[in-house]
Amino acid sequence: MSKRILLSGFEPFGTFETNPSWDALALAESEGLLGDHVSIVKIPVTYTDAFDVFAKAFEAHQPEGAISFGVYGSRLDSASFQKANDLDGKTPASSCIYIESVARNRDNAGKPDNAGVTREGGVIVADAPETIAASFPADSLRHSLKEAGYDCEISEDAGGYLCNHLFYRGMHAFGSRIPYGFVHVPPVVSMNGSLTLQQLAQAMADMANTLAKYSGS
Ligand code: PCA
Repeated sequence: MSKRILLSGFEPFGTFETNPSWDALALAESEGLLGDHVSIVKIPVTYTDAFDVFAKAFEAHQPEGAISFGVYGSRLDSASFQKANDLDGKTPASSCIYIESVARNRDNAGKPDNAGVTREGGVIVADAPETIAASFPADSLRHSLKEAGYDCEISEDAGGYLCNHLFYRGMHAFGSRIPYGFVHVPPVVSMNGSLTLQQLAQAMADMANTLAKYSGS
């Protein structure tokens, strides 16, 4: 019996009309790439509801491993992302999948969420650690994706918007119970990226597989 796995993706936000973090999950499921042990859930891009929707799905499916996905866009040229990833002004390849290894207890984004709320500072969970390390096997996920031919790196900065917000709250609530973490996926071909939705769907299925086989704590 394979382990129960929960995968989440986000709805569209800002100038994006679609969000490949959800579209690729839906495609993977409809094509039967995921298997019955894998459940998927779509997350709203709002500070008030994102975690609640994830937590409800968590309680409903009782996963033994979980990954949340989001798309990256404008964060590529942010100073903190450049610094954390040692990019030194270079633009990372738009096909790169980033395995996020550190969740930060801070909302800090200039752009509003889908309810019009902007949070440019402030802790996410009071009296909780400043950072929490992802509990999923980041190195194994990266290794497996590389073997399959994907461009993939470990990142230490998930930004200050909804992705980091969900990542931190998910880690805080569930990260010590099950292997959990966040993965930032690139924009796809229809958004001027270089991966197709199909390739991304396959990469997500690969990650679910790696996580289902993981026997660490
Ligand atoms: N990406 C955003 C939030 C939702 C998504 O898909 C982020 O990087 O924070």
